[in-house]
Amino acid sequence: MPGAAGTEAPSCTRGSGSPGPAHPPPPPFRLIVLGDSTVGKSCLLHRFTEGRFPGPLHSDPTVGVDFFSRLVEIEPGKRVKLQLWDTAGQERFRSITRSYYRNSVGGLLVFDITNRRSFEHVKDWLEEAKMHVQPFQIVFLLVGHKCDLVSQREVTREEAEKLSSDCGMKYIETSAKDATNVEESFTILTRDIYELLSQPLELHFGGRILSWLIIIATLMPRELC
Ligand SMILES: Nc1nc2c(ncn2[C@@H]2O[C@H](COP(=O)(O)OP(=O)(O)OP(=O)(O)O)[C@@H](O)[C@H]2O)c(=O)[nH]1
Ligand SMILES: [Mg+2]
Repeated sequence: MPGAAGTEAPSCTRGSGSPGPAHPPPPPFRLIVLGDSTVGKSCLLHRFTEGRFPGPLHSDPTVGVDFFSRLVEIEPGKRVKLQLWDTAGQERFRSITRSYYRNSVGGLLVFDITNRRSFEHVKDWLEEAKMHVQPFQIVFLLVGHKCDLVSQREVTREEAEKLSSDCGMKYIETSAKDATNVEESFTILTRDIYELLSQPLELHFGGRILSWLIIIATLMPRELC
């Protein structure tokens, strides 16, 4: 287990100003998108990867899991490939979707700001994900989706921010319909994961808390790269 108690990590010769070899490009990040059915996960992914909103008549419930991918630029000249797993929110597909948690380094936990029950289920999704990735961890971003539907809002920004901070996540509000914050949500999450991956390498290569991310990212199967 990475970072297990009593395991001393080797020091790293990189960082601390020494020239060292150039950083290799980061491996693809596997991200998972979770949340109740109809909160808009698939539309969010279509908007992000294809730049379009499927619309009410063209968005069927996801069956099991769908796959998307895209490059994202986290700083000028530095791009990360994202492998994006869009999971079905319907309970009947849960046994399939659960098997995708383990290999993910991050995820969007989506609720619909016009659907209070989807907000109330956020903690359940988080618990479920935590249970299935142990002993590893996933970096989640909490997403309040459909923010174009202002007049139908059932969840305030303040209570969503409170929940995200209680759970150690950032919070953002998005709309696939008018494209609000879609780019930003994926960029923020990718940047946060990238920074976590970089830190232990710069400081002390076996950092107990974060080394799991490096291990997962490094050992990812390459068939989808
Ligand atoms: N107004 C508005 N409607 C949206 C938005 N995103 C999605 N929708 C609508 O919400 C409904 C459900 O969208 P989906 O993307 O299929 O929802 P899902 O979370 O993938 O659902 P499952 O696949 O069953 O888990 C559709 O009718 C979409 O048109 C948005 O940003 N604004
Ligand atoms: Mg879907």
